[in-house]
Amino acid sequence: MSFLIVSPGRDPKPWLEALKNQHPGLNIYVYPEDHDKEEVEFALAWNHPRGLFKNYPNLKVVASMGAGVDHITSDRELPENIKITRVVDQQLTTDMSDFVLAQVMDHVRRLSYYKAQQVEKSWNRKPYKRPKNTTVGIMGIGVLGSAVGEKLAKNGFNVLGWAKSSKDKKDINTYCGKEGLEEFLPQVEILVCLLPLTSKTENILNRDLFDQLPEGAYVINVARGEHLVEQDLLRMIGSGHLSGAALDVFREEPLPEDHPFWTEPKIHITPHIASVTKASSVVPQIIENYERLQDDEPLKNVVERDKGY
Ligand code: OXD
Repeated sequence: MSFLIVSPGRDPKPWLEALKNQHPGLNIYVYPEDHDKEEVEFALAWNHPRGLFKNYPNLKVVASMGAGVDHITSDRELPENIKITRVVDQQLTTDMSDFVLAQVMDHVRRLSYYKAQQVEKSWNRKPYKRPKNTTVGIMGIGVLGSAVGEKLAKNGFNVLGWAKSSKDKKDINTYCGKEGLEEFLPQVEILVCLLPLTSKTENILNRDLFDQLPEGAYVINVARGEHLVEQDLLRMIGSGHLSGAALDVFREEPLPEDHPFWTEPKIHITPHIASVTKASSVVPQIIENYERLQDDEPLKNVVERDKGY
């Protein structure tokens, strides 16, 4: 049985090295090098060419290189029998919660505002809100959303959560479903999107949702660019209903040079850097699943294909 790495746009070298260190006997191909498709039973992927995997008659598993799996689930030609796994990694989770905490603190203490003011040599003090008086709402209370919520709560913020189905979390008061969303949104001063990208969550950050947030709310998107209706965000910032946004993910990455987000001073752009998978940290769980497959044991972190996460 052979192992295939398919990651156009992502350097496969650290993955290849880590896989070889962890499992020296493994027969690994890196797409598109020449290889026998019939031999491949396990693939590690990031943004594979659509339709590629239908040509591998013995492929059993496609493992995502990251926490998100939308780049795999969105391939309509992926055969039904192939299992998809995602990464669940403590370092990735910590990085995400650190990043969101930093963005939230930047917003409440207006650090980016003062940075911009420095360019103008302008001395202008603004009032600020303390964590205990600030409510952050997290959409998506999975592994990452829960960790982000706990970190914010530990730092004194009031934390609310929203998910498709009900969740019981110690530090996060959670809401679920359509009615829950109507209760959740009007309380949220800083909205953090950490939802998985599925056909149900695509375009969820739209005008209708923003309208339900209180005046002056701030939006942080660290999930996927496709969650956001870009023109709606620009309009709501332009009208003053939203005070701004911190965006780490975009429909097109890198963000094209002529994109209007670059020139909107109330939008803070980071280049999809909130939490980056480290191959050496993640490869042990990939190898564990590879061995489980060989031993006919249930795999870990399997995605429910009908749900998309
Ligand atoms: C991921 C990502 O899903 O990097 O891990 O976005």
